[in-house]
Amino acid sequence: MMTKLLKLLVLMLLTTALVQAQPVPGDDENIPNLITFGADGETSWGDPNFCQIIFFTVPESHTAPIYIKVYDPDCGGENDELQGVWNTSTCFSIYGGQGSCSNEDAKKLNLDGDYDEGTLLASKTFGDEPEYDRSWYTFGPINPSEGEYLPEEGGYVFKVIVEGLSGDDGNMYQLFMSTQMDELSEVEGGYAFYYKYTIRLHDNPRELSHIYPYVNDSSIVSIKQTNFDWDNDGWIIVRSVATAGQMMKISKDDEWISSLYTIKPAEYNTSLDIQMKKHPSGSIRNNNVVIYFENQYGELLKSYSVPIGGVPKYKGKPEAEEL
Ligand SMILES: [Ca+2]
Ligand SMILES: [Ca+2]
Ligand SMILES: [Ca+2]
Ligand SMILES: [Ca+2]
Repeated sequence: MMTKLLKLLVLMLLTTALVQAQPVPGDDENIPNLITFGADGETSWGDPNFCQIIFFTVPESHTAPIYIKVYDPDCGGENDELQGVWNTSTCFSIYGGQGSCSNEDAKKLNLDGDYDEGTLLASKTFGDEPEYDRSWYTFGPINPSEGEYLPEEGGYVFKVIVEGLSGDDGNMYQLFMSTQMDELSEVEGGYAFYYKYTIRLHDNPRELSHIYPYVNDSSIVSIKQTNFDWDNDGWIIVRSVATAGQMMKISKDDEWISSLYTIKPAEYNTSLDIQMKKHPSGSIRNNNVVIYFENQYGELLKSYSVPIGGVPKYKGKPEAEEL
């Protein structure tokens, strides 16, 4: 009896690990939802430019078709933020081909220039549609070779642009790259990354959320984090292999704020663990925020929905390691 139960538990754990490996937001991030407001929304609600861009990489070794799935793509019913009446249209578009992901404009903060360069592979606009409320919409099948081949990413990269076309409500959603049309089944070795995140924080102050920017280059001496509309909700704390915990500045309502963090040599080629700890009063609800990271050259850092190298663990003072 016990053995049977144990086997079932192990199987459940394995399945969970497989199924949960490729969502955006990722499991380790513990962020409830991405959010994009309609273009008529107020910036003080937490989304200053009504657009979100997320990238998915399919490793070269994976040649079977992939699917990009969106949870709750509609803006209405559950899992969305109502302002007045539901009147918001949100467009989800998948791009591949040359320039789609390598174009510098796609890595910038604002919708300027050629951020939408590339071949439009699929696109769908959603309004208040009960059919898609709390359920998945699936783009695909998509042939991996339709992505942009980027050797530095180890394969083919796709760009997902989510734009709030009109209306003023907040559309919350999650993304997932899958090998199956009707299942959440991870692409082995695949991953998602982004340069800027517009997200909904938990209401429960006991939940700790994370973002994992990757320090990819030994020429990085410092990073500047910038956040928007944090509503003074708690703390943003950096943890890493070399830092036990250091505060970053947080913004107030409808405000941008930045602060610098000095990179230590031990942090090269590791992920930082940016912890977002809410104010313990729990009085700040429905908090939508934006966050991004730049190096000292003003280039945006990539963050990965599954941290590269795993969640970084503080290893004590770097000098202590040399003793
Ligand atoms: Ca509305
Ligand atoms: Ca919904
Ligand atoms: Ca939604
Ligand atoms: Ca906010």
